[in-house]
Formats: sequence, structure tokens, C-alpha cells
Amino acid sequence: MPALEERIKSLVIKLHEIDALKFGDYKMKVGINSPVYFDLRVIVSHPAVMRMLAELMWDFTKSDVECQHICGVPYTALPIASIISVTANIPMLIRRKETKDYGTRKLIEGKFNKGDKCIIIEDVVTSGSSILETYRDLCNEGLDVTETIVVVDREQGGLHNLAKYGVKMRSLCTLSKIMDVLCEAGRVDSSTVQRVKDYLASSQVNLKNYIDVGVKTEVSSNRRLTMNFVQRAAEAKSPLSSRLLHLMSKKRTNLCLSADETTVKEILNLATTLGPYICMLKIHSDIIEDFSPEFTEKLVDISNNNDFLIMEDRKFADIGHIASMQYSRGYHRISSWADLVTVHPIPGDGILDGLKSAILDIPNKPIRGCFLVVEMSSKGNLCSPEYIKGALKLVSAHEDFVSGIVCQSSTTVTLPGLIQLTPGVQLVAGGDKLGQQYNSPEHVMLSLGADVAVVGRGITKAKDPTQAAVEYRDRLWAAYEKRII
Ligand code: S5P
Repeated sequence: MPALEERIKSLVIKLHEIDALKFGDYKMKVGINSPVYFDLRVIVSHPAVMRMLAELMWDFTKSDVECQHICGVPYTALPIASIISVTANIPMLIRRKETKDYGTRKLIEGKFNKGDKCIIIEDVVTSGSSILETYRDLCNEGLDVTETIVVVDREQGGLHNLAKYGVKMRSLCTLSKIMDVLCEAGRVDSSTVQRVKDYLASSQVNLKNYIDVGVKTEVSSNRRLTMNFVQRAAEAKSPLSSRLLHLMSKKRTNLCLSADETTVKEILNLATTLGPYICMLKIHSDIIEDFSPEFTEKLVDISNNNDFLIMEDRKFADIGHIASMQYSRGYHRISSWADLVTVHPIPGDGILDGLKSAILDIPNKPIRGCFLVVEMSSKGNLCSPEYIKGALKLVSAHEDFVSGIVCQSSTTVTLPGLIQLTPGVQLVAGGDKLGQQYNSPEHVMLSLGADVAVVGRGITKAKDPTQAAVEYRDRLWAAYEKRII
């Protein structure tokens, strides 16, 4: 077989022949126009080139690699990775690109163990952002990503950007080398070579939108995610948001226990034993069979002794007039004992006015706050991006009362003074039989942007709820510390 170098030259010419490599004026994903464009997707229509490329990639890689898995960056590199997997008999992993609205929310398909070594295969690298996304998800699942092998390095900063995050990358060929090969073969003229050279000199891509948080995560320019809780308390407009941020920082816990039990005894028992580990205890008072005013008095005492807040997860959703009575009247008299409540923004502004008016009637005017439920954790929920956007508009007129947002995405909450509460958390990703979807503590903190994570059955149904609460508290707090700078 010819030397690697000769095979690379033949491949470059083939790629040019099948139009996987074109010259002109192309708009790129990173926003700079390019005189050269790679479209390696076309190789699926040329099986012989696909095999040539995959075999070459593996021969280039194999002498210097140790891995239990190969993962192709979606989508172009998937067929290449598949062929390598079959040729080299190395199991493949697939990273899902979509993170929402499917069964288990599993991000990585394929069987693996934590600590397994994995290499990433990519077709073309420009800034390195797609590779970083794949790298982040593999790391978050506990895989040890040893390096990335790419077909073409466009030499626009990808290698440097990846190195900044500790990601090793090797490329089969660079754009400069491709230009040399094509020029030598008489397939491009010297003015095209010069245009590409000039372009490379003026179009280095710097990834500002990534920060190093140990397990890498994209945090864009969202200050909330990198500030610590005390710094954020200074920007909080709602007194309860400020109190919760300080409380979390002092107690070093951002765990909210969802005590979804149906008897007073079980809830008080959980509050007493797990109180030291949590920042908030959340209940649904309407599922408690023996609810009484004495219960709430005892719960408030336990919360004072253990320094946590009480949230009634009532999810109010009626017109302001009714919501105000549901909050302060009836059997539960929620406003008299719950520091925080959850509210659906669906009725519009009036529901917040209604709830706030009810607080004015409580003797001593206690500090109260609410969390707007803008996006749910359940499969198939109807919270569209338009709904979320509209719901968030309610915040500015009620900054004193809205302490935070219940949601599932790191980009929803940007104001540092607002707190993101994210339910659907268990030690491993998965779901229940009724549509609930779970993500790991690290994933909700580092990828979904949670500040407070809500854990219910993951703790209450554990063999040893205390041990489980300690594990959730420690993992959530460690992830928070990795995130802040
Ligand atoms: O989107 C949501 C919002 C909430 S508040 N998804 C949720 O699961 N919740 C609540 O979090 C839900 O009502 C329940 O009390 C808790 C999740 O419990 P788990 O047992 O599934 O952890």
C-alpha cells in the first residue's frame, strides 16, 4: 500500500473531484465569508471515497491511540466513524444533537462504563465549537475523551481553541496542505491559493463563548452562570431571592427536597432528618391527607431551626381574583406559612397582582416570593419558545415578588438576581412511567444552568434517604463550584 502521504494526496484530489471541496464565496456558520467550502456530506453518495477516507483515518490514528469507543460528531462524521468502528472492531457511541422532547433524554447512545476511553471523529474543524459540544456531553457522562481526529483542519483557530480546553486534536490534512496538493496537481490556480492564504490570515475564530468549568460547558455570555450566589444576591430585586442566595452560600447547598408525601408524619420526619442538607423543602399541600394548621406551624419551626425555605408547589394558574384567595384563604392558607409558591404565567400579569395583593392582608407582612413555571420537565410539555419568551416578560413589573424561574435551559434566565429552579433530577438520566424526565446533578448544573435542583423520589424513595441527600447535595454543590469563576 502506498505511504500515508501519497494516500492523503489521492484523497484530496478525489474530494475535489466529487465536489466535497469547492472554491467560491461561501457564508460560514461562524459568520465569516470563505473562498473555500468543504461539504463532506456528499461522500455518502460515493462509497468508494467513503471507504478510502475511513481506512485512511484509521491507519493515521491507530498507531498512537488507546480507546474503547469511537464517537462521530453529528452528522457528517457519523458514517466515517461507523466504518472505522466496523473496520477496527471498536464499539461506537452516538451523541444526540437534540436534547429535548424525546423519551429518556439520553444524550449518548451506546453501551459504556464511566472512565472508558473514547476518541472523537470529526470531518472539518473551524472554530472547534462542535467538537467542544460533543466533548462536553461525553465528559458529562463520565467518559475519558483522549483525543479528536479530524479529516481537515481549516487552520482558523480550532486547534488552539481546543487546546485551551485540554482537548487534543490531530488532523489528516490542513487547508494549506490541501491547497498545495491541488495546486501541484494543476487543479487550482495560484490566485485561488493566494485568496485562501489571505483569508486564513484574516479569519481566525476565537471562541469567547466557552469557559473552562472543569467538565466543559457552553455558558455563552450569561453572567448568571459564572457569578457566585453572594455576588448575585447583590443584584436581586426580590428580598426572598436575596435571602435564598445567601442561605445557599452559607449552608453550601443548592438542593431542594421535594417531599411529595401524603401524610404529615412522613413530611415532618423528612424535614427533621434532611433539613441540615437542603436549602429548600417543597411540598404539595393538596396531596396531604391529614393536613392541618398545626402541621404548618411545626414545619415552619423545623425550617427555622435548620435554615431552609418552604415552598408550596401550588402552581397557581387562575385569574388574579381567584389566585389571591387560593393563596390566602381556604383550608390551606398558604400565604401564612409558605415562603415561596410556584405560579403558572398562563393567565398573564393579573395572577401576580392577585397573589401580591393577598400578602398585604397577612399580619406582620412576611417576606414572600414566587417562582414562575415557564418550562416543565415532563415529556411533550407545551411550553414553546414563544410561551417562555412571553412568560419572562411578566418578570420586570414584579421583580420584587418573582424570585426565580422554573425551567430546563441555561439560556432562559439571564438576570443574575433571578434563581433558576430545575426539577427532574436523579443520579442517572431516565424517566418515570408518567412522562417525568430526569437528568444527572452535573447535567442540570453545568448544561441546563440550574441554580437550585429539585430532587423528589431520588431521595425519598432511596434505601437510605439521608445518604442520598448527602450525595445529591455534594454533587450539586461541586458542579456549582466548577461553574463559577
Ligand atoms: O416542570 C416541573 C416542575 C415541577 S415544580 N417538573 C416537576 O417535576 N416539578 C415538581 O418537582 C413535581 O411537581 C414534583 O413535586 C417534583 C419532582 O419530583 P421527582 O420525584 O420526579 O423528583
